[in-house]
Amino acid sequence: MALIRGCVSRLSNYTQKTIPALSLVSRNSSDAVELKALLAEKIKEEQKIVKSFREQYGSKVVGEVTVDQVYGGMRGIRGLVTETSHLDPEDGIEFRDFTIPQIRKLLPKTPGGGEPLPEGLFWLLLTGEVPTLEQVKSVSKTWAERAGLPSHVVTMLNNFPSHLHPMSQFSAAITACNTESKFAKAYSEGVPKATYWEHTFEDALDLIAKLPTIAATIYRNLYKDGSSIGAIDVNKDWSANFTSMLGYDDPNFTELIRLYLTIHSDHEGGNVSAHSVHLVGSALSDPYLSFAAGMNGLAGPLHGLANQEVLVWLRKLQKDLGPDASEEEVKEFVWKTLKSGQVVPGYGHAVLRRTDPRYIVQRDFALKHLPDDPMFKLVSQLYKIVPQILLELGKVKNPWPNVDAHSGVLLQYYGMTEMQFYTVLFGVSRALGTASSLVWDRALGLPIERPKSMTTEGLMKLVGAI
Ligand code: CMX
Repeated sequence: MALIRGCVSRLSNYTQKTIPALSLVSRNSSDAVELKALLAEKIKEEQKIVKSFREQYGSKVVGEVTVDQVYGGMRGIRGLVTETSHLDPEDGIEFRDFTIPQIRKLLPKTPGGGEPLPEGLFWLLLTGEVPTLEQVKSVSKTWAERAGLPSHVVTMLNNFPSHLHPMSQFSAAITACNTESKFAKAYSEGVPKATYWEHTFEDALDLIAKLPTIAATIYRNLYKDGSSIGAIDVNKDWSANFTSMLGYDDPNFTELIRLYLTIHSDHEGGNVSAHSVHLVGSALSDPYLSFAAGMNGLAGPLHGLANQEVLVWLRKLQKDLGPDASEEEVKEFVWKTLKSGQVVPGYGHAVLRRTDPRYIVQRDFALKHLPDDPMFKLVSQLYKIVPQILLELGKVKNPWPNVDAHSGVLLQYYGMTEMQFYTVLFGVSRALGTASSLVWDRALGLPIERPKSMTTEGLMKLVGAI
């Protein structure tokens, strides 16, 4: 309570309208007081529920594991608790209990805006409750106030060679931000385990606040001659500040980024980025180190880098076949990709068995804002052609497009043609889900993760093969 009262008095003292984005010390005047108080309440309830559930059902069996699953990337094995979202193979992602069409309708928007504010999704992921616009605004303000980077991180970013991939720069800068970790400091001071979630929560807010600043600095350094990212406006939302730092002033691009940052945020706990964050966090590495680990996983071409790969592939298709390729020519191009041993980027999924709702919502956006864009038309043409070919291949379990098949097309329409940067945007969004989950991991006191691995010989003995 004392902590909350302290925050309130600091909030009322805050008067400054804009702050330099690269200030040395983050300002923490609003501190998301209401969000933290609500979360504390939810955590208390959930801790009781989980305790009593484990007492009664702790020894119940929840599934069995086959030898194929052990070799097959642990597909389908129930072995993780993630409270923030659930992925259904047919219906797609549910953030808490809400589908993408539902959150698009229910989450607060800017006045006159059509897309949800990702701050609202963060609130929902953390607490399970749909926030009001006022509550969302308090999160926007907190993030704007905490967006500053430590000077050593700015120096580091400004000195990276231009051929270092944006994702490597992103991950390295996040790692270096751990000088600011409140969790690491509190841990070293020996705070009680029951308070770990509070320090993780503070780091989660700081981390999310700083990511657009890091991303925009990388973008400006690589593609805009190192020009200044400008100032953060504490009265603007997270996405509006982000697009302004990137150097874009089209309100529709900001709307796109609001949608983009909302839908890429979370995809339950077993995907490479979310699982890496959870795994590293389980060693009580601080949230910066944990999230950087997730970003190194997101940078893989079978995961988040696929959004870059899709646009590289589409551009090659356009270059090779020209603007008005026939259906036959496109089919041949797809087969050529497959026969050369490559995957068709943006298609397939480890869990989904239908078109990704994140693809559908981006298609909706394109139909509204860029129906005549040639690249969008090509993407629509591929939607009709690729699934049938992947089915014919005979081994692909899900022939339908995933989130990455569409995102680059929208970005290039608004002038963001630097494909190597696309996964960084995915990464900024992924912090919403993974950081929320880290808070819950610590709140539920989840232990260090340590599944059992086997040798082939050990497995053979186990199943009686030798
Ligand atoms: N193109 C060609 N082959 C594909 C394919 C695709 N889009 N998707 C799956 N396959 C192949 C797999 O490579 C595998 O082949 P092998 O048995 O020869 O190794 C076979 O089909 C079976 O794979 P699966 O069980 O259907 O898919 P997985 O769960 O193993 O992999 C995924 C899922 C996403 C890695 C895969 O579909 C893929 O590589 N897609 C293209 C890359 C992509 O879009 N990734 C982004 C996913 C979303 C995200 O994380 O951002």
